[in-house]
Amino acid sequence: MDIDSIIEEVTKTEPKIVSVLGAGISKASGMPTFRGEDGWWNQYRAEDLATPYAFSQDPKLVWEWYRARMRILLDAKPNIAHESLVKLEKEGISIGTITQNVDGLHEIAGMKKYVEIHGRIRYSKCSICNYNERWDKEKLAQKDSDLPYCPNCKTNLLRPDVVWFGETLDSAKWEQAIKWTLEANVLLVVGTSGVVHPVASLPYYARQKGAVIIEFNVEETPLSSTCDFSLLGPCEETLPKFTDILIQRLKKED
Ligand code: BJW
Repeated sequence: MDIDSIIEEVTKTEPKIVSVLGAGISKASGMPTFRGEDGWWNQYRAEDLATPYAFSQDPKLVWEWYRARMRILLDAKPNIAHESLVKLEKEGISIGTITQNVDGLHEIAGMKKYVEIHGRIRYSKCSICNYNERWDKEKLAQKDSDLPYCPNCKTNLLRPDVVWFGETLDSAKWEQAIKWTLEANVLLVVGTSGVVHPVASLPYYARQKGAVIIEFNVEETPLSSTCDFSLLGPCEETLPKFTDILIQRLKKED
């Protein structure tokens, strides 16, 4: 279906949009995805890098990978897809964004109402005490062979402030994600493979409430059959087109 017909559907009532984001939205900013052709999981096994067990077995390897990703991030900038969601927020059409991305590019783009459900790669936390700190260029300049220890308790290792497989999500963030999803009458599912739970279950919650669900992805995903519409193509093209037409249409109606 073409974008105009989707907009027709979305504007039948006043749209209250919630977006669920995955790695695909940051691809145009130079950030590799996890499961795509150039994805991290083609080079490494997730179990070797993104689990508490992996960290306990080989913290150097895990830190090496996170430092490499942080270094890529230092040069990355938000792209037009992030910016289009910020526009929706400024127009009061977006009620919230649930991002699985740890890159913080949505924040740099100016987004205000979001939850980073899988954490933040720019921050490190103590594996045991409550210490948490932002990582800057200086910290990143440390040699990969140097393991960072907590400056507070001084005995335990710092680890990236992200959610690994087998770890529970922050309950306040998850509750916010569910609240927004149940309030939405339009859910945008952008650049996610839709295989990682519990985030992959959010479209089902939205479906139960009768929301219109629109997927933006370069390919079909396991979520496609739950979505009302799939806009196939790079989201840095389809999403700004969608949001611009939507904003124009709503302004005309005012
Ligand atoms: C484009 C594009 C362009 C490209 N434009 N599109 C229920 C059922 C089955 C399993 C479970 C379940 N509940 C829990 C689990 C276990 C597990 C899980 O989901 N496993 C499945 C994979 C099998 N989940 C968990 O362990 C979660 N914890 C949890 O549920 O706690 C409770 C619990 C604990 C224990 C037992 C039971 C319950 C935690 C999940 C944490 C995920 N962590 C990671 C790493 C974060 C830190 C880091 O970044 O290093 O999060 S894994 C990785 O996957 C990362 C991502 O946020 C996440 C999702 O990936 P995403 O964003 O979808 O990326 P890709 O690469 O997969 O997809 C990119 C997409 O973009 C593709 O579709 C492309 O086509 C598309 N694309 N270019 C548009 N230009």
